[in-house]
Amino acid sequence: MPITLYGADYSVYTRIARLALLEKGVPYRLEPVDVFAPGGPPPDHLARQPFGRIPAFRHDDFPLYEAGAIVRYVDDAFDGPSLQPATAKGRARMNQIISVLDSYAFASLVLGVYVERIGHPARGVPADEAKLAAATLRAAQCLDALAGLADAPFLTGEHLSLADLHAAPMFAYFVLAPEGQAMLARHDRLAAWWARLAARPSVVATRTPMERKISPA
Ligand SMILES: N[C@@H](CCC(=O)N[C@@H](CS)C(=O)NCC(=O)O)C(=O)O
Repeated sequence: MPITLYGADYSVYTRIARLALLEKGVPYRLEPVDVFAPGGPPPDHLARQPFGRIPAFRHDDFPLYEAGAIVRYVDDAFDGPSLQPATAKGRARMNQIISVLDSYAFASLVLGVYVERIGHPARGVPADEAKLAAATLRAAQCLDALAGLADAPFLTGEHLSLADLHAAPMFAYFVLAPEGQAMLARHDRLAAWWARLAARPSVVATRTPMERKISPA
């Protein structure tokens, strides 16, 4: 198969790329790479991704890393529904939302609220309540900002875009924590958006091991 995605089924950023491939209808092979393995990322992975992160991607002889670059390439290079708005303003809003997700939401919704409340305790590591409290405040700020930027029914309007696919894996982890559920419930439109996204076949097909464990389909 000409497309290989190197990553893991638990990874937010790998899932972003998988969602774009699935929504475009582009076949790919997922080659497992565990960057959290004891001893760190496998050495051969550093040749694909020098920062030791996932995902990395290859289309024939074209290698790429950074999820944002991968999903834009997938959208531009293959047939299928466009995943980017047609207008300059629409694309600017999409890119703004993605930047908010990368710069502020991933750290607070996922690494803060989810990891402290669910991920660490599942591995026997007690939640760091101070870190959780700080992340909860930051997550609330992120939800306010995203609610202000979000259109409907999808984040950039009538059509699904890369903004939705970037946000979905972060929200999927965030709502596993009771704090995340409660915060999302205070934003009607974002909650309705998440309910729509969570039911999409691409999102269902890429549910993480922790989602399947906590709420088996
Ligand atoms: N900027 C990178 C971020 C990728 C990223 O942070 N991936 C996480 C998994 S979701 C990772 O590899 N973490 C390993 C680590 O932090 O050492 C991208 O867009 O691809």
